[in-house]
Amino acid sequence: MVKPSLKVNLAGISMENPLMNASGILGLTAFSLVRLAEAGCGAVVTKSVGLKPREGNPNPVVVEVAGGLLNSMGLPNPGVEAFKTELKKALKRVRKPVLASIFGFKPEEYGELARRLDRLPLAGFELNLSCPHVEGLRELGSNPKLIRETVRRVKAATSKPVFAKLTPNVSSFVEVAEAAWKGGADGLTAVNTLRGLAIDVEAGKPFLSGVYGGLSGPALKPVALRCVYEAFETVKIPIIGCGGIFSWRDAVEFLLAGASALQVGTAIAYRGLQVFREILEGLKGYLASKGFRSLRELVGQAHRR
Ligand code: RRO
Repeated sequence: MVKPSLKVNLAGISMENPLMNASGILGLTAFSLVRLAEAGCGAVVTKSVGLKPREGNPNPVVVEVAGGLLNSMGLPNPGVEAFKTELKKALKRVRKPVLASIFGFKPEEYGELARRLDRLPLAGFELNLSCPHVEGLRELGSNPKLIRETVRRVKAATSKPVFAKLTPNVSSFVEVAEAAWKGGADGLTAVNTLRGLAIDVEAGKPFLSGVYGGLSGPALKPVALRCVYEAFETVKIPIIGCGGIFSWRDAVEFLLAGASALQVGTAIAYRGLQVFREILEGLKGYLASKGFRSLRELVGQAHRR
């Protein structure tokens, strides 16, 4: 039997397999990016970085809820200049493509960040247009005009592939997907977390210091799958599926819905880094048992009529 290939070409980025970490999980230090690469990721993504340092919200910033986690980290990051030093270290040691996740509060800020990082040997950029609980960013990411303008600004600042990470917290996912595509995005990441709330009944107030948080994990999966499915029918650029991927079965569902690559976040917190090898082994077994020679043959198959 021919061994199936898990290789992916994602908007020109060559990956040995379709898995990445979801931005925000283990991506702030060179050490953690190296560990992700060694754990089997086909590419790695940094935590979102902005122009200025931010401390993020005070504790508590994460709470377990039914079906996953609710977080309100509040974009903690050292700012682009300090982060560059760490990123340079990572880029020397990580033997896989590295994507930098960037965020801003105006389209120009994203353009400026891409300009400042463009000289590094990064594989590409992921634009965080989708944090559900940081004001300013939330408005930008649900406004199709601003999404389009942001992507356009970044494309003018770099020739590297640009992926727009989108929010599910909109009435029409198709509209935001189309806006990113029309702005010139080379791919989409679908999706960031769902805006939610948890109440501490003992204290009688919201559990998280930031009040609202982003829901991730199994409860997010059907929403994320729906967004990938809708985007696949709308845009002609590759989609990175993200939201509640814990097992190879979840991974297959996202591929069938139209994702060409996959990000794993919350599952790392529950299962540890071995989750990447477990998913990859399962994917190989599934492809072989179905007689597929490559992963590509699977992408979007659920749309066959
Ligand atoms: O840092 C965060 O609170 C955070 C971000 Br930037 C994001 O994009 N999504 C999320 O759930 N949390």
